[in-house]
Amino acid sequence: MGLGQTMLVVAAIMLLTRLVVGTRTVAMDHQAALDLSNYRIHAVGVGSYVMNEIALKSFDEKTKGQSAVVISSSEFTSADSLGIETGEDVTNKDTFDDIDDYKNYVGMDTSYIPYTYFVKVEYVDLDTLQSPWEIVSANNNRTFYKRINIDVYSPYLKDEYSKSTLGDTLHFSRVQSYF
Ligand SMILES: [Ca+2]
Repeated sequence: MGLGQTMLVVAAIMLLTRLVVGTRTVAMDHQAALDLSNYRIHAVGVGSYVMNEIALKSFDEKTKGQSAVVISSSEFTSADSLGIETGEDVTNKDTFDDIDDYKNYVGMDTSYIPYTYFVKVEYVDLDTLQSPWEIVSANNNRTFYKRINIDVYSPYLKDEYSKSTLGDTLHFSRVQSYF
């Protein structure tokens, strides 16, 4: 094999190596993107599941098991007292029986990858809305509407090109009406 042929073989090997490495990089990028999609889909599942669980509880401690309809929002728990009542444990949602017991609850879901979720519950007043696009602020007065906010976080919810060490947070919000 002459020097020219040897050089050609070396060049061919180098080119092949570059092609193989390039293909593997693309395949790894593709897998990372697929994994991130799955993590996000499961995060949506976690947020939806917890949201439904909360929404199925009684609207308020005062309406729990009550057959008579509350006609004045002043009968509900005051805004500054939203949260658990005596006998309920802030770390154990199995003890919760109404929506605002979940206020400030922090939960974990490890059925797929580890997710942590944070819950906020507040009164909002939809009766004073000027348009459907208006951003609704928390209300310090009792109303017939409670907004449930859930943030679902995982360190795995991170784009591989992200410079942050933290993952993304998915936010879920729903307003539950008493009626
Ligand atoms: Ca309760």
